[in-house]
Amino acid sequence: MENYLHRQIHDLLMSAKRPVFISDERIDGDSLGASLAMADFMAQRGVRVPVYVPTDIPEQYVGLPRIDLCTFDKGVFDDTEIDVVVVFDCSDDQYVKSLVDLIPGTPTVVNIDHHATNNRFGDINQVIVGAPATAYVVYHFFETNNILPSRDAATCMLTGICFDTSAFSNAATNDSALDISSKLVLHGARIQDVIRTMFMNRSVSALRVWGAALERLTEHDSINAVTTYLTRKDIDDNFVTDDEIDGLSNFLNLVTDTDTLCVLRETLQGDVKASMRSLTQDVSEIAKRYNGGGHKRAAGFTLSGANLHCDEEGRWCVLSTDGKEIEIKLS
Ligand SMILES: [Mn+2]
Repeated sequence: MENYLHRQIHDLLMSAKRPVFISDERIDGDSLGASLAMADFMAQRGVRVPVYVPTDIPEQYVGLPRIDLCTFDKGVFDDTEIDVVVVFDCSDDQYVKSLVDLIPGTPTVVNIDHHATNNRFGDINQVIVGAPATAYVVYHFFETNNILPSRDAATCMLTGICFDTSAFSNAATNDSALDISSKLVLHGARIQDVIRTMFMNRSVSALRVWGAALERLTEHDSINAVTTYLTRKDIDDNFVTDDEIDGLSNFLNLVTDTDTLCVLRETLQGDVKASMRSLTQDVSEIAKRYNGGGHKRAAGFTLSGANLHCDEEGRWCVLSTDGKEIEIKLS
């Protein structure tokens, strides 16, 4: 079935009049790497496909090949000719619907993803739960259709796999992640560029904010979990963007020996975002209870209209706008 779908997607793209790609609302190495690898495949055939992203590209990704195809102008959807939409690394059907609804016609929606919480919203769903990254699914698209990826496409796909496996260190890493990555290196993927994109982009002020979060790590022995938090003030006082502090939970997952961790932070929109990682628990189930989603070992959710309250001893709680405490259960 997987191979059949890859061939079907290939035929669809080859006959498409005006395809558009959508990268997940969370801009990261995998959502961008997967969509740009596919955009490179199309560009190699003379078709420039716009890749819609929700906001401006974070600094660390501007060096990715084909990044010039990205646009955050919703105007790209106002085109009666659009007949195919391919969505990458996105499990949020409402987000996709809000964009596809802007298209005057009724395009075929292709859903390429690896999230366990993906509800198969597309007309064609290539959702491989257990794949280490969406970029890995895209690599199979190339392989099944006997397409040789360019160096640029290989670099994009390696970025995706490295990002989602935290450089082959987290629970998403398996033998096939390593196998495909070595093939990508053989196809000319520039590994130094990938490493630079992933690690060498933290500003000193972003690290200071990480430092505040590290200082506040709280152990919850009964459930073998650690939590920490960042308020809007921490982020604003240091003039860092939310993109710059992303990755904190991945870093903590790498260096702590507790089973489960949760990083809470106040967003610009007045919400509290929770990002969870676990070595043994299915945190996507916890995320679902709070209308979030993700993977078994890495998931998150957003509590809208909430803020963080911290007492003198550093204990935190989440309060709704009317001052009521919202209890978060991590087990
Ligand atoms: Mn992913």
